[in-house]
Amino acid sequence: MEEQTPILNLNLNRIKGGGGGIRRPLWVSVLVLFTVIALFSLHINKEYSIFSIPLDFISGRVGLVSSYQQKSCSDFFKQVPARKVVKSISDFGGIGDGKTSNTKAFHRAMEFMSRFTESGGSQLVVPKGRWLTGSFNLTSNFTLFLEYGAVILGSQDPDEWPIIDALPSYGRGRERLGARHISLIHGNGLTNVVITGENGTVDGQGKMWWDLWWNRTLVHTRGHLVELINSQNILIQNLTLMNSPFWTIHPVYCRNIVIRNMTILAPLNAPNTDGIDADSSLNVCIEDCYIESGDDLISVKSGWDQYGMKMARPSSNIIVRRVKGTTPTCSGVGIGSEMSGGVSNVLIEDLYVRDSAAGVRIKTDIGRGGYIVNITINNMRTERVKVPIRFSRGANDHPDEKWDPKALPKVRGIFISNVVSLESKRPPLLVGIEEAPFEDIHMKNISLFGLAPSMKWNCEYISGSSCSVFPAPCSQLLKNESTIQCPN
Ligand SMILES: *[C@@H]1O[C@H](CO)[C@@H](O)[C@H](O)[C@H]1NC(C)=O
Ligand SMILES: *[C@@H]1O[C@H](CO)[C@@H](O)[C@H](O)[C@H]1NC(C)=O
Ligand SMILES: *[C@@H]1O[C@H](CO)[C@@H](O)[C@H](O)[C@H]1NC(C)=O
Ligand SMILES: *[C@@H]1O[C@H](CO)[C@@H](O)[C@H](O)[C@H]1NC(C)=O
Ligand SMILES: *[C@@H]1O[C@H](CO)[C@@H](O)[C@H](O)[C@H]1NC(C)=O
Ligand SMILES: *[C@@H]1O[C@H](CO)[C@@H](O)[C@H](O)[C@H]1NC(C)=O
Ligand SMILES: *[C@@H]1O[C@H](CO)[C@@H](O)[C@H](O)[C@H]1NC(C)=O
Ligand SMILES: *[C@@H]1O[C@H](CO)[C@@H](O)[C@H](O)[C@H]1NC(C)=O
Ligand SMILES: CC(=O)N[C@H]1CO[C@H](CO)[C@@H](O)[C@@H]1O
Repeated sequence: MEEQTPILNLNLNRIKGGGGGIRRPLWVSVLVLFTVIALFSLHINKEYSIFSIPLDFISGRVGLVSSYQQKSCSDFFKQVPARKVVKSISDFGGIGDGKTSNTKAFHRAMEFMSRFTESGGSQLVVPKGRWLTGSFNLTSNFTLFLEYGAVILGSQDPDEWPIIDALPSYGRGRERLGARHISLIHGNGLTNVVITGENGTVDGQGKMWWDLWWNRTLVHTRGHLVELINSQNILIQNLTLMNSPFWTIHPVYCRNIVIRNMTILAPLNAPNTDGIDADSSLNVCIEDCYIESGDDLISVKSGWDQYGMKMARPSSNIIVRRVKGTTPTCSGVGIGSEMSGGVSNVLIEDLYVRDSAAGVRIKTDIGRGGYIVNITINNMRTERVKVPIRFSRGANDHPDEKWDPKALPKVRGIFISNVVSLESKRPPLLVGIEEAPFEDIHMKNISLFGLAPSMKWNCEYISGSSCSVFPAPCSQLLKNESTIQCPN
């Protein structure tokens, strides 16, 4: 199977020090070398591979750097030159009174703007006002700029969110069979796009769609607020997005996406209003965002069962940094449950989650296939979160009857460090799959407060190690305690 390659590469590259873009000071390297030699001299059991633990994790560097050096994901986005043509939506007959439909104005504007993709690029400015519109498509070498007080409002007419093909990695609409509604702001096959402004707002007015979902009269899968398909070098920054009908920002089959300094809001009971879903995409960096919604703040996905496996487009090199928020029934960061194209190299740092069901959650099941490997979670703080760390099987939803019960997901190489959880209600729940146990799970410096002494970690079909974890972890994580260095 093709998806084995990244798993096998994992350990080797770590030793070579491959991939880490950040230069470590000499003394760290010396310390690391020393640690490795010290570990070798312990003659640890051959079966347990210390190579699978990142050196950064052992040395404690992961925790140190972020506390005195503000990291940024600028590398993921190549700066674009100033746009040659700048126009306002008013120039195309737009009226920002909150009532008049501006669908035609946006279509006229985008038709005009697209003439400059190869000759200097263009910027469409949305001034202060309330601009009601149906779906419109962006173009390449383009900036959408929402001035202070500008609000783009999603049309309340479902026909203004036309039907487009289902994504091949899902084989159908996520919620309903067949095709699905397009997103309000849409892009397909684009490069060099910026969506920004002075905290302008895109309000999807999703209530109509949530009602259709609740009262079971939804015909096609709901649209996203912003969806980019097969696009690259995209920056989304300095805006507020609210009341999306469905997942709010959905980059799929994309690369080099930066989403930064965004506020994403939806009522806490609005169904499936995920904040950001990085889906079958490479080099996605999400930082400095505040998100509150009715579903996962951030989700990392890569397609659904046999369709995702066939397409085999992984999500890899995903950074989630300095994200805060709340979602009462879901997670701060969820990986899966659709992960059939594979998920690897995810770094989650400085995550703050309050009043939620889970801090980080890994979700998968039989039938998914694919893999989840090399996931690092460092510096997480949770307050009043039911289960701060949760791995689970039992997604138990499949696109159709043709899913393969022999398609087992591989979950391997999960590194969780420097976690403080206040007023947690339940201890970690780490439940793997009997036929495909989750392996190489490592926890370090984790303090979970507020749990009754009678509450024990709940682990099944997982293995790994732990160090400086309170309260004591399950036996599956205790086995090799002595093989990991615990600084201090
Ligand atoms: C975008 O503009 C750059 C120059 O800045 C140009 O090289 C590129 O071809 C343009 N992209 C498209 C899709 O026209
Ligand atoms: C937007 O692009 C989609 C394809 O991605 C297409 O189906 C739709 O007709 C386009 N909409 C407009 C208004 O051009
Ligand atoms: C974040 O965006 C707001 C507007 O939404 C802006 O005022 C602020 O300066 C931005 N902060 C950074 C660090 O870019
Ligand atoms: C942007 O607007 C949102 C919604 O009005 C608000 O919650 C947020 O604090 C604002 N952000 C900044 C940086 O002003
Ligand atoms: C379902 O919700 C939609 C949108 O609010 C509404 O138009 C429709 O009448 C509702 N249908 C039922 C059966 O309640
Ligand atoms: C976001 O806001 C900050 C602070 O005002 C500004 O420096 C930055 O250029 C803005 N980003 C974009 C893409 O406009
Ligand atoms: C594991 O993921 C981290 C980012 O989280 C990356 O820096 C590192 O290179 C990855 N390791 C391998 C072996 O790909
Ligand atoms: C343990 O984690 C907490 C929370 O991130 C951090 O403040 C503390 O410095 C860490 N301790 C060590 C020894 O790394
Ligand atoms: C040194 C040590 O305790 N090694 C143990 C690590 O865990 C494996 C099982 O996962 C044991 O077989 C080793 O004995």
